[in-house]
Amino acid sequence: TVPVYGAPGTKQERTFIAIKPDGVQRGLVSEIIGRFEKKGYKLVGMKMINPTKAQAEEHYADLSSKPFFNGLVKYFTSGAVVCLVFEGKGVIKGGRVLVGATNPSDANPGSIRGDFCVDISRNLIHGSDGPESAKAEISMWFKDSEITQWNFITPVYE
Ligand code: IDP
Ligand code: MG
Repeated sequence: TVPVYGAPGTKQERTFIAIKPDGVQRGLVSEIIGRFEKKGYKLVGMKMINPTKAQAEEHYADLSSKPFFNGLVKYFTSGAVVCLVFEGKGVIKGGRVLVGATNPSDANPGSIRGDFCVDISRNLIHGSDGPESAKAEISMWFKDSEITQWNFITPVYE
């Protein structure tokens, strides 16, 4: 049978991660990708883009009524963003743990936001917050053909 790639609760669960412009500008791309790789998540999609205003507004549509929305769209479109898809058991929730709390002041040391930033409006990274947003965000930022297929020769987990 054909595996259902991306399905929550399977080892093919997928999440969308974006390194925001401040992460790129501060030279944290390899640090951030490395943390996901070393945790054991499988990198299946990766590209660098300059998001358009329309893309940023769609990505953050659920926050459109917030007072910080225009600033958020400006921030997200202010430079290059690295778009990533990671796959693995529990990756949606586990990815959020690696990312850390939205406000870096609340983010635990050891998390990306806890270790590398101080300002909620420059918090380095985006991670999908649940199965529905993961599915919607992966299909918004990636074509099916941009998601790669590869296998671990020695599986890191069953
Ligand atoms: P998340 O990125 O941890 O999922 P969300 O609540 O979905 O947090 O907010 C999306 C992004 O909007 C945050 O990562 C941050 O960049 C920005 N943001 C959230 N709350 C504030 C705020 O109070 N002031 C400024 N920016 C904010
Ligand atoms: Mg969010």
